[in-house]
Amino acid sequence: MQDRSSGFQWPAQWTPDILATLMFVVQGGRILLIRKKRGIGAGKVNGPGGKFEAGETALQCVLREVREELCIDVTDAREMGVLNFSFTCGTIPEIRCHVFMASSFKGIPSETPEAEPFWCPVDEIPYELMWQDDRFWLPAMLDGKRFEAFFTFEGDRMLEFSLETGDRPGKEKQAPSASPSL
Ligand code: 8OG
Repeated sequence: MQDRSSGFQWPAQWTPDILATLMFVVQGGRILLIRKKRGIGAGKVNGPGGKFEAGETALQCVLREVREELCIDVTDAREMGVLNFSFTCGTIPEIRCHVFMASSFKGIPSETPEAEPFWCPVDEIPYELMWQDDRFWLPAMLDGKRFEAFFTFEGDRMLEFSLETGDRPGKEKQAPSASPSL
């Protein structure tokens, strides 16, 4: 287990207002990203994903969101980590986000009213067009590490963070889409 942080202590009493998901499909050295057209983070590059609907599990949510945003069905989703976001502005809700990876899917990634998909080499990810926190945890996840991270934001600006990464899942006995073990 490794810790990385800006020296900040996440408040023990924190609870999220909403639960959300993200999916990163990686195939042949490329990652499937989107230009997000609406919702929280519109205009940024991200993975597909979104908020839970009533009664959904994280896996059900991410599969639905990817289908709605890109018209594809991911077939080997595995949960890699959890991101917790707190916003000082009070207008964006407190968010807990379950992050998944996959390498297989059915269908052709297609543009929808929510997202414009594009493939990007994994060593050319445009972090400057993404949420500021992504550069801290996305490389670890692409390296196969499990993680949990906490971030505070003022609007678009990241203020503080704390990041824990775990072992490579290949060393653990993990069922696909099981909760991350840190
Ligand atoms: O339903 P909607 O698309 O508005 O949900 C918000 C999405 O944005 C959800 O998939 C979680 C994601 N998201 C944040 N903050 C961050 C962040 O800092 N980095 C990344 N990569 N995604 C984020 O809400």
